[in-house]
Amino acid sequence: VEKFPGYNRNHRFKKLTDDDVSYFESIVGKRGYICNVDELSPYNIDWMNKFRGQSPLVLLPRNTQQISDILQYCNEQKLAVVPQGGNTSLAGGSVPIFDEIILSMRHMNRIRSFDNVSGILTADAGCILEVLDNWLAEKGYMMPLDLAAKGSCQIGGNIATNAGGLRLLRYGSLHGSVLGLEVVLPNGTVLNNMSTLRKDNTGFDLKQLFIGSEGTIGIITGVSILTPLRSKAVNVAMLGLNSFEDVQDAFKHARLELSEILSAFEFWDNQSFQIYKKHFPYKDIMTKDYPFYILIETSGSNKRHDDEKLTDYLGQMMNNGIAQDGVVAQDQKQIKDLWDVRDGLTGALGKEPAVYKYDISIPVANIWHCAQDMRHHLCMGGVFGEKDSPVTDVVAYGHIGDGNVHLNIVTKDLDTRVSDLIEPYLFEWVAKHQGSISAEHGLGVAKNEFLGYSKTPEMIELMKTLKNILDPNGILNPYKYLPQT
Ligand code: FAD
Ligand code: 2HG
Ligand code: ZN
Repeated sequence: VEKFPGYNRNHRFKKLTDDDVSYFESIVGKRGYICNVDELSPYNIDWMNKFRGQSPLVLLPRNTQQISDILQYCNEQKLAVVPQGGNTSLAGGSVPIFDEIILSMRHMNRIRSFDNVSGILTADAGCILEVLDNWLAEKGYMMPLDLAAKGSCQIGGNIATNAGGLRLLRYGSLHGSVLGLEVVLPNGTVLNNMSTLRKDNTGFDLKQLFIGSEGTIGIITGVSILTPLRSKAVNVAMLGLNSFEDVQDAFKHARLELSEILSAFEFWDNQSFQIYKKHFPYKDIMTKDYPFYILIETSGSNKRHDDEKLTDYLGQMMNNGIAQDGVVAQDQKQIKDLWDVRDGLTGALGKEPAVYKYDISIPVANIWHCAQDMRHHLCMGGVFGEKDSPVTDVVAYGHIGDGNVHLNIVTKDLDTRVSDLIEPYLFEWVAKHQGSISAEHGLGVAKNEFLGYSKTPEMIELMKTLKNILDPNGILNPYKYLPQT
């Protein structure tokens, strides 16, 4: 478990007392909180097993009023609080650093309403993404976002992180599909902006401030979101390619040839694939290994039309020598098998001894340079001898269509020699190429100190001002998001 970056507990925050616990019990009831050390543990440690806090209390409110009462009390008493959804953050945002109270949203899981004509869904923020997606499937709709953590992450956590995922290419970001939010501010005020309108130009669009705010200025309790119709025809193909230039060519052609039916374009390198195969049972999809793989999904309304388009596209890819090999899923089971490879990369890497994760946006053409440069810098640059290097792999995969690469650096152990070599080197590289140091996973406690590589001093100052206005006592998710030093 990694040490937090040298922060000290802020002494302005009160330490929890028995009286506080009794007060909370009066709000959430006897079954609405956890303070038993063994049961606290999964709430205190993050998905990567990298960040661990020591919260003595998890609160499990069941409705917005309870959350409002809790925050009003915490604000008066100066008790620090960490909002927690499914705890799948990859930036250490969802666990406490010291003894902050964890406010878990897991019992806030009611679907509120659904409009079968417009596809607008309203729900509690603690609903699990996959549960919502399955519920919508029965009505012919789907969630506009999808990610491998869907079985655990919550829609409120997705919105608080502004998660991107596998469908962003087609359905856009949550800044577009979220129509309204209900938010409890740090002083307990309930901000009801549960709009179900697609158009509303009356004043500042306040909900946007909370999308991607990582639980630092309010707790999202309700969500209104536009959901697309589920496509009648879905095809998935996986291709093996020889170079990153070929990956880019395949993408350009996909946009041209598959155009309106293209719904995902993902890539991974052979190094990631080898790690996947090491940890998960895998029946060879292709007979040979290739340096790069892409997964293409099409979603449309007419299977025959889509099949024809995809067949033409794949034919072109093979005839032009852009792709070396390819498979097209023939049924639902094969569609799932192909997606399982892409979805399983994060899980496979999680089984390695230690991983440093970077989630960057850069112009597509630079994605591979970045990975190669990092390999050279860490493994072949002579800093560590080949044999002694603690770095065992540098792998890259991600959302080509969104210019978002996930660079994962695998090491024998968490090793400050490695993190010191990566940071700020990588962030300087990203800033030089007009990129972002966090494309979709957020800042949390993993990237907050490096915000200056992606935002100007004036922007950071304004962010701090907004934080102070909304949370003058700084009780919500302290030590994270904004630079502390
Ligand atoms: P948590 O991890 O619990 O919290 C995330 C942040 O939001 C924290 O700062 C927390 O304090 C805050 N928060 C949570 N709920 C609320 C709320 N109701 N109100 C206010 N603040 C809140 N991310 C992507 O963008 N794209 C991907 O493709 C993707 N794939 C992933 C795959 C795996 C296997 C894993 C483990 C993670 C992945 N992630 C991805 C990262 C992560 O951002 C998402 O899983 C998800 O958005 C987090 O939701 P959560 O409910 O788990 O939130
Ligand atoms: C993905 O796209 C997720 O699979 C996780 O954003 C990325 O494991 C990662 O680094
Ligand atoms: Zn991703």
